[in-house]
Amino acid sequence: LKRVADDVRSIPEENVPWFPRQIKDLDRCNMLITKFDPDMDQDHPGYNDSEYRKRRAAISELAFRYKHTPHDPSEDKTVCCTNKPALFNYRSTLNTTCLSSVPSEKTGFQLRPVAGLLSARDFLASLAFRVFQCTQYIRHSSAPMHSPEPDCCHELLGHIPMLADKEFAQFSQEIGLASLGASDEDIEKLSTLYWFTVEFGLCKQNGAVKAYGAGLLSSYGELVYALSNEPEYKPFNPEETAVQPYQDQTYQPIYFVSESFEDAKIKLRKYSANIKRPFAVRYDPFTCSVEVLDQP
Ligand code: HBI
Ligand code: FE
Repeated sequence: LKRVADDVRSIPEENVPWFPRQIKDLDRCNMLITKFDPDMDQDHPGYNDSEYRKRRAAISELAFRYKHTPHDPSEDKTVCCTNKPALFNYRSTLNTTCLSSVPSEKTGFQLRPVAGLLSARDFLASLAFRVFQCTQYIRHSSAPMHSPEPDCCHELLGHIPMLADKEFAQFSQEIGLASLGASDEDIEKLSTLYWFTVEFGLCKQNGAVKAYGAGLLSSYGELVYALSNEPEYKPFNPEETAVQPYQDQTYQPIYFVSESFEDAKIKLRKYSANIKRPFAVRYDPFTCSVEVLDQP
């Protein structure tokens, strides 16, 4: 069920990587990264726990089978009923629970189940459609304070509340739109921007520096550290932030501080306008699709 590298060229002459045009095309944005996978990574806290791995496989299966528009309702029912142990079930799950309705009622952001860590390209592309790829599994009980991969504690405490904020939702969607059809090098830079904002961003509010990044909101240890004056702080500036090296093994040695989401959004917009693409994109919220326009 895992998708192999896609070589469909949507804009032939220019060698533009394939990208989703409609929200249902996100069914094809499912390329997982095997880093931190409990079956592949011997350092994963659940690697030696076969029960945990079995549960994870069942939850993954549900995410893989998920379709934006289900074809055969009877199949959904079978999937749902045969997988009772999953914390959230297919279809009954995020789309219809109170969890998803919080961001969706405030900003239109939808949650979509995902089996694990996605490629940066596929993950960012979904944000263009105001879709957040949301893991459904929980970290292993032997390491409750830390998870090497995103899990539902991180999504619930970190991402979901933030996606209910209007400015923040807009900021997230704009990173997504900038990523569509971008070069590998630009995807890398946008991932880094995502890392230092959506995951580990700090922001001023009434003169005080506050944390808004999901990686901080879901980690009490790093949250206290990030606001302790011990690490280095720099003003958020997309050109500089996009090339700042980072690691995902321990606390960040450096954080970027925005004046406000509004300010971050304006700066990101300026940065995105300078990304070289042979076309421009515009999101149409009525059809949940991306219009591709020739650059003047
Ligand atoms: N995949 N499921 C999932 N969740 C993330 O937060 C995530 C991802 N893939 C890539 C990624 N984050 C970041 O490394 C950024 O590159 C986008
Ligand atoms: Fe995250």
